[in-house]
Amino acid sequence: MRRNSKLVLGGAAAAVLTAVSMGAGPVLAQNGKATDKSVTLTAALAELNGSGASGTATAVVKNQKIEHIEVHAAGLTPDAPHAQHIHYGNEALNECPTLALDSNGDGRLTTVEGVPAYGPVVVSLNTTGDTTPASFLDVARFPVSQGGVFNYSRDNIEFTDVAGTGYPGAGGLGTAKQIADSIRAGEGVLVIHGLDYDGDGTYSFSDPEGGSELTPGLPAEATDPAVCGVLR
Ligand SMILES: [Cu+2]
Repeated sequence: MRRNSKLVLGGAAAAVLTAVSMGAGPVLAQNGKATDKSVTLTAALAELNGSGASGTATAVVKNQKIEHIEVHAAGLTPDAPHAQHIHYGNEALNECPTLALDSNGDGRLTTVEGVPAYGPVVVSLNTTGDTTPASFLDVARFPVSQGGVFNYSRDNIEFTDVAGTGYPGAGGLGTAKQIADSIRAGEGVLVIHGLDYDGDGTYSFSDPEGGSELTPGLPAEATDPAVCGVLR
């Protein structure tokens, strides 16, 4: 549109238009978040499942890329790996879950039970390598809390197309742009997983929670959500 206007108007009028468009800043969506360019999102991370953990997260997102993200958390299961993700679903509530979603009434929220609130994984916030949902439980590449604390940061994470995110069409595929636009609009939810319900110092299959609903290879304690916050 702008290019066409310049062609028609030419000369001085084009210079004015250029000056105006350069100064106009990002386009704002209805909720006031920028729909383009760079936005800084923050999340206050609150405990789930009585974990006692808390933290903060900050993400700078430009177009389809997370230029920088950091997560600071404390009160986590000490010296244990903690899977962490950005969750998002086109049909999710885009909120942190409450026990109202405890569908089997056992008093704890599993990762799957929380999906109606926060949606599926769209980014794996690990320390090295692939950051797509394919890495969502590659525990060896997630941060390990030191005495219950971790300070995580990573740069230049690209959003990718993700199936199962609830968009119309085959497989509910969301494009990288659709997902990034929604995250920038404040609909992404950051979740850190892993908590030691019984305080025995380890994630264990022999604890009452047993195995994870997500994978037979991990105890439920390793995958249940421990803290959650909406990136706004
Ligand atoms: Cu997660």
